Amino acid sequence: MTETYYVTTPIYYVNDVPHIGHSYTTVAADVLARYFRAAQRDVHFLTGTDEHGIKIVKAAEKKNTTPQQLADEVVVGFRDLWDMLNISNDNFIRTTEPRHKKRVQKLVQDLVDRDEVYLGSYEGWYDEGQEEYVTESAARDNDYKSEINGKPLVRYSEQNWFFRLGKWAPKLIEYIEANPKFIQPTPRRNEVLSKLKMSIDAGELPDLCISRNKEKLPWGVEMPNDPSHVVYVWVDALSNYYNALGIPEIGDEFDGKFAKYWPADVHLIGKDILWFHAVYWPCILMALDIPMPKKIFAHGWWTSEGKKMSKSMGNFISREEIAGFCDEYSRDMYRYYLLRAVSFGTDGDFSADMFKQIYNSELANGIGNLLSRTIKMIDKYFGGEIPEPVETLEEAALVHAAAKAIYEQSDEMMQNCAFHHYIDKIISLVSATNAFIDDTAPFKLAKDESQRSRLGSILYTCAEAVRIIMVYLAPIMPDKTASALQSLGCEQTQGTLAELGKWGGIKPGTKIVQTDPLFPRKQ
Ligand code: ME8
Repeated sequence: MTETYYVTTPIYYVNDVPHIGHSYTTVAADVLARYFRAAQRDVHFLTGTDEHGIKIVKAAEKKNTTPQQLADEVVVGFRDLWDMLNISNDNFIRTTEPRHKKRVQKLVQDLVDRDEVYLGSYEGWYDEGQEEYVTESAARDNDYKSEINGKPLVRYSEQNWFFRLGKWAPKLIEYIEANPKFIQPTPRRNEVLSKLKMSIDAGELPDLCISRNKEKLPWGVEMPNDPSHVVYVWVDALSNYYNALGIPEIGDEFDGKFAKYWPADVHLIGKDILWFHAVYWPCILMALDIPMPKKIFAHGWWTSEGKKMSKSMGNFISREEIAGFCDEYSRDMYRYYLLRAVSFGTDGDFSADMFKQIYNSELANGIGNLLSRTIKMIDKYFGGEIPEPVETLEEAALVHAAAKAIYEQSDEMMQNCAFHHYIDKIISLVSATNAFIDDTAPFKLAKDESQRSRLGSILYTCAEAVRIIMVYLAPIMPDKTASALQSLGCEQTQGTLAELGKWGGIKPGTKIVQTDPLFPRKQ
């Protein structure tokens, strides 16, 4: 049976339009999905929108519209952005869809049936931006303001339903300690672990309030056991990862055929929402006896031209600006930049200058130039047919080694979301091949008929290296690599990544096709 691969993005709030931050997580997830499809895994890629809760109500009020209308409008912007960025999700969940609501209620009812939920009363500080109660000491430490958006915390007092988080937290600690790769990157894992331990020691890990009074907040999924409450938006939202696959017992449109994708291979998220994913979600899953996701990976934060992006500063890199970069450079370059400019897991800065610099040095002068040199020489010296590699070339050792390194390590790098290492390996192959051309100087050999078989072997090596570069770059740059493979006469070549990534795939005699430069230099 084919091995499955299930990757998710956060479901994004519809209180605001999409921006670079959202595109980052989604592009990364898309690259994983495309890579593992090429590696012949049975992939499911889920994204969507988070449409309930106080944030959406407030945003709708400001715009003089209803929450549903706001969600219906904003979701179009997300879908358009994903189309523009060539995102290949298999499923898109909106939390206001009946299929989702029904499943949230089932999940919460299961918690009730297992006695994991009880009615209690709560009074405390609430961060309305984060939709989260804040402990007294955390509120005090931050001057009774939101740690995230700096707005004053609000005093809430309610009768509510609580999930027995405290009961599961020690078991979660054991789980995180026994599974070092469960939360990644490691520094984030350590942060979660120490915060968990400290909160328990200080007696400050209260049970999780999972309902909201419907009179105060009607915009949510009704609690299945109590129509006067709605489900806390984070429980509603987190459950999407599991729910979106369908729950056969309550009837679902997939007839249970998507159940095979659970547990998820990776939940990709930003570091801002790690606690919800690394603590609340796993504890809920343990309480329901549902297997844990294999990995939760929290990436870093983008700033824009060195400044924190915020709504108040109005400096979010918007969908329109992203479209501008895509028009000027191509959507593939935008995807490449996001994964190239910073190592996945650390913070990064989006700068137009850096964008151009990476484009010119790695794509125009690096990969693009290598492709066009190779194609031109094959055209000129071998009438456009890829020559036979008759001779073994000592000088090609580093090229072969670089190709072998990607072949052997790509799966692991992708499993670990190490996109920067993956791209490094590709760039090493580009550099090794460019150095090989300089070293062997085929343009000089072309003048000497006695060197013809050596010349043919050199150009075969170049063509094969370029093909392999394109095969591995394809998940990141699907458009550009398709046209490069077409100019190498390889666009029809089918096979698994294990077959396509192996040295020697290009057939001598294949006709190459001259095309426009793949990455024209930018001034
Ligand atoms: O938190 N840099 O939705 P959200 C990098 N609905 N990534 C960023 C970013 C930035 N400056 N800004 C946002 C929510 N992101 C909840 C999630 S999931 C069950 C519910 C990305 O619209 C990053 O992935 O606020 C972050 O986690 C996500 O957008 C938050 O999106």
